[in-house]
Amino acid sequence: MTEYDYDKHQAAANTIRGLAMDAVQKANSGHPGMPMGMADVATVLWTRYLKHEPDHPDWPDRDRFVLSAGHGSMLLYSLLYLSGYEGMTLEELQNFRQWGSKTPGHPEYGHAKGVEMTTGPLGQGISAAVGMALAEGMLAERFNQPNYDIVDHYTYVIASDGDLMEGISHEACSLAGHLGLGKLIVFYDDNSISIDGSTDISFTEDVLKRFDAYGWHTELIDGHDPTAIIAAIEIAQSVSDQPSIIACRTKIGFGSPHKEGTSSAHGEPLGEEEIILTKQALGLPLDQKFYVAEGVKDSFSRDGSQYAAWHHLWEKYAEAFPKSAMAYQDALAGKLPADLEEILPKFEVGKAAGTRVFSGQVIVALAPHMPSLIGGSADLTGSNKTNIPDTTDVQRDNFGGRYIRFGVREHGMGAILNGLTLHGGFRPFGGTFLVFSDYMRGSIRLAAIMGLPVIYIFSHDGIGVGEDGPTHQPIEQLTSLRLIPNMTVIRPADGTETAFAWQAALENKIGPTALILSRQGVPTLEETNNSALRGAYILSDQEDPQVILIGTGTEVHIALKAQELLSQRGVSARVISMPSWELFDRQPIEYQDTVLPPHLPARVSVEAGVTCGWKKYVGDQGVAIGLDRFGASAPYARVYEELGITAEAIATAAEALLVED
Ligand SMILES: Cc1ncc(C[n+]2csc(CCOP(=O)(O)OP(=O)(O)O)c2C)c(N)n1
Repeated sequence: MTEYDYDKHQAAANTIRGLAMDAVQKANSGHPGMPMGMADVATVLWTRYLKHEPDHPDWPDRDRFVLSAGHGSMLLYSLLYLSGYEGMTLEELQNFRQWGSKTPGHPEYGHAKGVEMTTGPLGQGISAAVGMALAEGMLAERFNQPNYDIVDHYTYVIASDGDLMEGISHEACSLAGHLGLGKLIVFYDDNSISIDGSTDISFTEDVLKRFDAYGWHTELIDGHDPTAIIAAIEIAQSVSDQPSIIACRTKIGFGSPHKEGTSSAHGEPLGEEEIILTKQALGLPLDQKFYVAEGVKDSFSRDGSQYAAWHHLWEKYAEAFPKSAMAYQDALAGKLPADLEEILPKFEVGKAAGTRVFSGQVIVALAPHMPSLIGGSADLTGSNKTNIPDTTDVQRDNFGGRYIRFGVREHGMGAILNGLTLHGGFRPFGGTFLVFSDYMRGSIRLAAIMGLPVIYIFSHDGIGVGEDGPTHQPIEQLTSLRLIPNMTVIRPADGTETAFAWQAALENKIGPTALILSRQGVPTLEETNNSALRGAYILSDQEDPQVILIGTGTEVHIALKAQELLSQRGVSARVISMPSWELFDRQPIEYQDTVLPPHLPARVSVEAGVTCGWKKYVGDQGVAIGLDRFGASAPYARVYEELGITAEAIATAAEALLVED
């Protein structure tokens, strides 16, 4: 490697410091301290080691760089600007945090090229990076051939004290250590400062000992010493069977005479006067804002040779291994099997099983046709029915496996699913009980913000859980997942609807899909069909219906029983199966009106969860039958009975509506 030019380094690092100070000051909001503290580490990494190509930001074999401490976004924007990423101009830096800029308060995936993921909620970035590194290892194992390492890159992370305090990072990093993800290299901004002050007040553990215990390679360096940074990176790169964490002792707000090393440098502008003093100390010109020293952009520029070398290798690979090359491209493009509907299993009418069992059979049917489908469960494989047949577990010595044992780490799993998806090449799913979706909500929300098509398999979807009682019976989770923009929640009623729920999930391009599945058995109905893809449809109709009964999931079967009761009492009713609010809401209004005609206001919905939100479908005059209380421990049929989720209750409510008419 070439000699490192320390003068150029200083100019580059101080340019970053100046840009961060000026942008935060101009916006009158933001976080200058962290970019100033980590400028040395970032400069070494981005000028000397990071394999990327601003002209090809989607190059699949680029190194991934995740700024987990997303509040330091000006660091990332400065790096992208100095490296020459298209669209990241000096003007964008001057518009930091302004409407429509490419430089929002926290990095947002999709807003600017080179931003690998949305970060800001601490802990998410480093945890998703575990998924990225895992994806790299799994793709390398599948596609590389001797002398053809078409997949061979690192995942670098800058993480802060806050990132390492958050529980999610403990989960994900524990798994990363277990799996020995050697291509994951984390720079820990060990500055001993968080918002409330010194970390002495709340965070005194020996972080490196903890990571050592996870099985990571650990190093401690002076984060302002380029020589030490270079050495640490090279050692970390050479450790191939352990992830690495490099604790970089830094000073937050480096260079600021009065704010360096204090929490006041963390999240507020330094102030005009202090900026002048800091620029003086750093040797930056005092009369220029957003100053970029001459030659600094050259330090960050790429000559294109790495990309060209990879591309050349790729062309030779495609010639030598055309089938693998095609499969790799299909995987990266997220291509689905062409005959998806044919592949989905057809379930025998009348055969009863939990919808989780039907989902398991869908996975069995899909797996051979969709090699990019991978997944696992947070230690509930048998319950979630997430097993993939004829495959092995992903383990440190087996990245060719397909099934991920996430352990009891729901939140870590959520972030890792995001990372696997962001990296590209896989379509991952992860399973747990619906009630524990709360544990992973932070990651689910980020998947939705980023529009990632992650698939969640949430089984044990209500009081049908029975004996395990209220702690395990989700009541509010279904509704609370529906509240998340970009999220699609699907709760199928039987085998047929479960197959179509999977189809909808796989075809979803908007964001994540939650498949909400039952523990208790229900028969596959004759009437269910591919209209389930439209979110709601007429399952069973009677002549001139007076009332509409709307059910979701297993409660559809109760609605059908209520229809029978009403029929015996001379009332004609229509039963709507409504597996997904979101899919239904995306239908043309004409279709919605054929299912729920405006002239039929007598409507009763039934769902074993909170009733909040159902007014939208039952209207002001309708009734929502549900549970605005927690469940209870008993055999599930008894719980349904005691809590009033019964055909009789539905029929009575429907009759009452007609009397009121
Ligand atoms: C999950 C989450 N909780 C709280 C915050 C608000 N927050 C932003 S930065 C920060 C802590 C700052 O300390 P540190 O992570 O050490 O960053 P530094 O001060 O070194 O920049 C907090 C609590 C957040 N962004 N995410």
